[in-house]
Amino acid sequence: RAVTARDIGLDKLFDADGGDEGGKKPEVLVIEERQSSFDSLVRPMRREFSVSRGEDPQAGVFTAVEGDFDCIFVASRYENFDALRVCSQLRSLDRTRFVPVILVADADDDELVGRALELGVNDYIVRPADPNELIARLRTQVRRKRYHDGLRANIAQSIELAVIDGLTGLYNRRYLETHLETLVARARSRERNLSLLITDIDRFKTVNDTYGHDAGDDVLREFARRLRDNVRGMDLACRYGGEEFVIVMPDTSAEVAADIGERLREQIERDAFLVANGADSLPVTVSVGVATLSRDGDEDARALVKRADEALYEAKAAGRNRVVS
Ligand code: GH3
Ligand code: MG
Ligand code: MG
Ligand code: MG
Repeated sequence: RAVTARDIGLDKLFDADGGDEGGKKPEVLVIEERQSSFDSLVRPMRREFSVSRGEDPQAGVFTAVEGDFDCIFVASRYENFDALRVCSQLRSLDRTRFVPVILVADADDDELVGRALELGVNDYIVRPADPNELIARLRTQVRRKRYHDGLRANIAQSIELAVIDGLTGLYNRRYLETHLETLVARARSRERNLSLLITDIDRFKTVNDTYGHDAGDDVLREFARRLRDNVRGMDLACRYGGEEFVIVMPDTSAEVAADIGERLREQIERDAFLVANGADSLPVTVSVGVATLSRDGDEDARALVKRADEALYEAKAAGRNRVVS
């Protein structure tokens, strides 16, 4: 069955509601040097928003980066600093890039307003600001910001659901298949090694039958943890199927790959697995098939996996708990 958008949470993607974050007052930062201007601007906000002040542009940007604001007001004039620079800093810093900015302009600031909007400022108000208009514009920006925050979180979660195996936290087969072709092409064009291990836990069905499915899940999680411990950052470890895992190792020769497989096999056999249901520790062994991309010929990702799978089959046929390359 094909994977649908619903399976990976994509159908919820646009349900972000820009909600009220548990009734917490939205956080507003006002970067304004002049105390009286600050006071009159924020007076109408106080009831509905939690207001902080940046007493000068540099302190204001610093506070913006440190904090978690829902909207930032930038005054159009500072003693020794360009308001447009404040705006462009807020737009370019990672921590504030997605926080709405409202410019607080004076009546004759038309040109400045135009340039600020071009820099990505979201809105502006002109002093003296009508309180109702000010609050309406602020609410709009906060709502929009929270909606987009929710959207970004949903997208990140959907991507994670699409490529990460929920039980073990390793990449899933879909991710492997998407990337293996690229890794193979890269290894080939750079004339580098690429090795692949397929591991399959021996008689895993017996683990389930003897200790229960939950204990089986514990073994899979622990097995995945040990796999992760045995690979480098550049290696790709994934859950290929039920109790089958694949490790792709760039820049790794056949000899080194076989050594890594053997080291893993020994460690799995040596250290019994603890399971949560108190069935104390149970012995686990694993069979491993190794294949290394041939330097000549035009073997593709699928063929490489097939060779590793055939090696694994040989390991099983030869009695299990062994590495075949
Ligand atoms: P062999 O040595 O030939 O690999 O024997 P085996 O029993 O490991 O092989 P088989 O492929 O017949 O059984 C794999 C078992 O893995 C069957 C299935 O119930 C179990 N399994 C697959 N996915 C999961 C899972 O997510 N959790 C648990 N607990 N068991 C799983
Ligand atoms: Mg299997
Ligand atoms: Mg099997
Ligand atoms: Mg098995």
